[in-house]
Amino acid sequence: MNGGDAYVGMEVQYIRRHHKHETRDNQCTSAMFKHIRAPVHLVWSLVRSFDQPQRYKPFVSRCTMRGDDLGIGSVREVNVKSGLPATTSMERLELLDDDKHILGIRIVDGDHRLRVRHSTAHGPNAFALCATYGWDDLNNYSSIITVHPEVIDGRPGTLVIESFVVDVPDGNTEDETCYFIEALIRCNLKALADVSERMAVQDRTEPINH
Ligand code: A8S
Repeated sequence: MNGGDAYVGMEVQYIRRHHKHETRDNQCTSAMFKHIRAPVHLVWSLVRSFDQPQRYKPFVSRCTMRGDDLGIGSVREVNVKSGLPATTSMERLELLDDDKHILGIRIVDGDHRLRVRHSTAHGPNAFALCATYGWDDLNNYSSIITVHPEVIDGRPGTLVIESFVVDVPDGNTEDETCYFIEALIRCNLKALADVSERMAVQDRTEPINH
């Protein structure tokens, strides 16, 4: 078994262990992963900050917590940047495990009119999907994100896995739905990698003066 296969083996094991979603009829589910060249504590510090998704999520402009404390059941109101077929999203913290590094959220409300227009300027991405969605909301969206230590080129690295389950809206196919969500998650994971890797480089180059 070569290195590549070994990685795939770990991903499958982690997905089996932590990313089991119960799906009903007319729901779709999928899992995506990303290898990040930054240690797990840095990546987890970003992922776990339920009250500050804008630290890495490129589509979030603002986040306000409903209530003071941060724990299971906390709700955040996320404002989405203009240009997307949504303005706000209310999201509930379902799972936060600092030992196992698991975060689970569920979308409970919001205004996401997912009308994505055709754009010829770029390849397929969240802004330029060649489909028109008529979703009223993503109320049945929930996701799990886990982070796992690994070694990348002899340095501490992190494997991040994000999975989701969502209702397929009337008038859309399962493929369209998955494709849209996957595009958003791909952007989030890429941004998570960029921010974490920048933090890791800073950590390595800053003199230790404490
Ligand atoms: C996340 C994942 C997703 C976020 C989606 C899928 C969303 O915040 C964006 C656009 C939408 O149309 C729906 O973990 C919604 O951020 C970026 C507002 C929910």
